[in-house]
Amino acid sequence: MSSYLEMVNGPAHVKKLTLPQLQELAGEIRQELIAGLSKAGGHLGPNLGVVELTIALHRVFNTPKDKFVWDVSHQVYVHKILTDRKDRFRTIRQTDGLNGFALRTESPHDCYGAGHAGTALSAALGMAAARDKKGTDENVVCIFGDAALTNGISFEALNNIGHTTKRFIGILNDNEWSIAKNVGAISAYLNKLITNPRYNKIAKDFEAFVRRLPKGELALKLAHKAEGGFKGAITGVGLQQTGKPEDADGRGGYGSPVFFEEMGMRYLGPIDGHDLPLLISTLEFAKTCDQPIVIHVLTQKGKGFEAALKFPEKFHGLGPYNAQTGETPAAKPNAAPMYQDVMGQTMVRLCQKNNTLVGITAAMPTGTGMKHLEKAMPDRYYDVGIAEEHAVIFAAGMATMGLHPVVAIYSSFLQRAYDCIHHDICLQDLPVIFCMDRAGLSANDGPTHHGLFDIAYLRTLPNVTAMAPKDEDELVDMMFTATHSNHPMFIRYPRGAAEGVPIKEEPKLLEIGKAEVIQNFSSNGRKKAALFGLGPMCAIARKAAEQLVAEGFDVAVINPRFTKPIDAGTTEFFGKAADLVVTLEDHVIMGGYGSAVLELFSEKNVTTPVVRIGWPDQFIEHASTQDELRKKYGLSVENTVVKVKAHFGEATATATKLIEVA
Ligand SMILES: Cc1ncc(C[n+]2csc(CCOP(=O)(O)OP(=O)(O)O)c2C)c(N)n1
Repeated sequence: MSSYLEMVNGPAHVKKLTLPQLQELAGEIRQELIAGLSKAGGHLGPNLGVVELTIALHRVFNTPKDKFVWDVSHQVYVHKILTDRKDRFRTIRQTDGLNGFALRTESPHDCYGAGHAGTALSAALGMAAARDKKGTDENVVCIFGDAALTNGISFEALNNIGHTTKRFIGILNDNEWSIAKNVGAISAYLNKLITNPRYNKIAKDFEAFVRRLPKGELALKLAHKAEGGFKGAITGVGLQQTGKPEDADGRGGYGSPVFFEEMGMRYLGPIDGHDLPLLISTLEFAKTCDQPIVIHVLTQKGKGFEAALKFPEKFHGLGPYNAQTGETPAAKPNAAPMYQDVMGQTMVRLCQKNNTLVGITAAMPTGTGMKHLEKAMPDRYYDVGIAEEHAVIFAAGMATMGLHPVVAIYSSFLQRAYDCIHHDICLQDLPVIFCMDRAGLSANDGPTHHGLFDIAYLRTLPNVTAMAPKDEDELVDMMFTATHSNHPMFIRYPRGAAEGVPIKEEPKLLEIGKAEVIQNFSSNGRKKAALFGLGPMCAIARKAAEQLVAEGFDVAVINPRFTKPIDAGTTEFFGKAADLVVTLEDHVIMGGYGSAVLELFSEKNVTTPVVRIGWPDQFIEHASTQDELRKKYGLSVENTVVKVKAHFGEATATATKLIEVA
């Protein structure tokens, strides 16, 4: 770390530096981001884009009294560095380190936590309304991206701002990128705003005007007066013909800020988001506005790092990289494929044989693997933007017309579409297939991204078939099987590398609701434990079984495959045959697969004790690796063995501790 960054320990120090010093500080922060994230990775690109903006915010406002609400909040690294967390910055997203998102429990400067997109405008408006009600004078500043703006909740908030408060500062951080390139009409609209030459002239005039301002109240009053004049000019811009009928929306023409104005917000911009003096003056001005204002700030994702500028999608969020070149470690030869790629490649295979299949992603083409379909069969691929509710209902509409949509959404992001799953998909019993990626932990992202609740939230809904493959070959079988169903089908699978098993040439049709018995009892007169290992926990059950057999137990291993309907016959059979049943799931224990087994046993009067291994009833923190957290919370071979032995009165010294947690 070099000089100014060393000096700055909190927002008060940002206020002490001169403009040239702040500019140097920006450069040093960029270097710290690039070097500091290179070992463990993180959201490099978005943070490189908001260095000047964050410095300007802390220069003008006073957190924690003033409130900064960041959408998604993956771009808060600079804010963390400037708010007393500089020394721990290099621990970010690692075990016991800083969280990668804003977190209320981490700092008073993080007034609102997030991780999912589209929440910031609503939350900030709630704060502004509370402030108005209490009669206090905090500034509330909401920083939201151009892709977050495409989200439905953002629009619900915009609809509400003008008649709720007079003091609200929105900063639209427009870098033209979501994780992938931003899509849709809003993105096209913002692009038209940026490229309208008349509007740019107005923005430039404003820029020149603000730059000339002396400090002080008089100047601010002047600014208000002048801004009123600009507003008149701005609203007069309207849609002018560009003479280019090839425009994305087919209408031609430039954009005007009338959209924001009609929402009751003053629109200012677009301004250069890397021009520190301009940002500071504009924010000073915004602070005095007596009407909600949105400042349209243009930033470059990855600014200051060539590789990140060249590959904005890759550098949105990534693992370790070379801090000089940006190169990332090559995949190990013979490494198991990622589940997301198996999903995407299977989509291509299935679509080639079935004309009714289409793929839908909500702004996650790479993360879900749907990019494989985009590349191979673009006419069968839909990216609807960060709009999970819309994605689900859009699929419902397609299904009513005879198509068979496959919606790939992370388990945790699908939560917000629960009503759509209930009301649109299940109630109408529509054949939509859900591929739920990141079902289980997303270790370094933490609690906002862990997908630990889907079995519970789907089990209660009629018409649902829900499954979890034990490996990538079974994922393909499950996707294939789902395409043969006329009902809602859900498949959950974890983040990251699959098991590394070969994938069959031709997928197999699975019997709905039928479990797979991997290892039966040997009926050798020893104590019997039946291990039901769901999805990735099947591998853990197998390894635990090996150890237990070696230690003199008779162990059966069952791959349940289905969490709804569960295989009543097989489960009851093993329940009655065993002295102990153990269920293992990468999901919260409460309401999950083990609970389904207990419900069945209660109905069938099976009295065999059941030990449920899964995540406890609490939000699980972030950590460097999934294995660390699994071990800590007892989702491990070791703890399974310990629990079985403890049940049969063979508890070891370590048993007591582990048994408490899971
Ligand atoms: C509900 C939800 N869906 C998807 C995501 C995954 N996601 C994280 S950041 C991001 C893109 C955000 O783009 P933008 O708001 O423009 O911010 P930028 O990264 O460009 O600064 C997406 C899709 C998410 N966090 N939440």
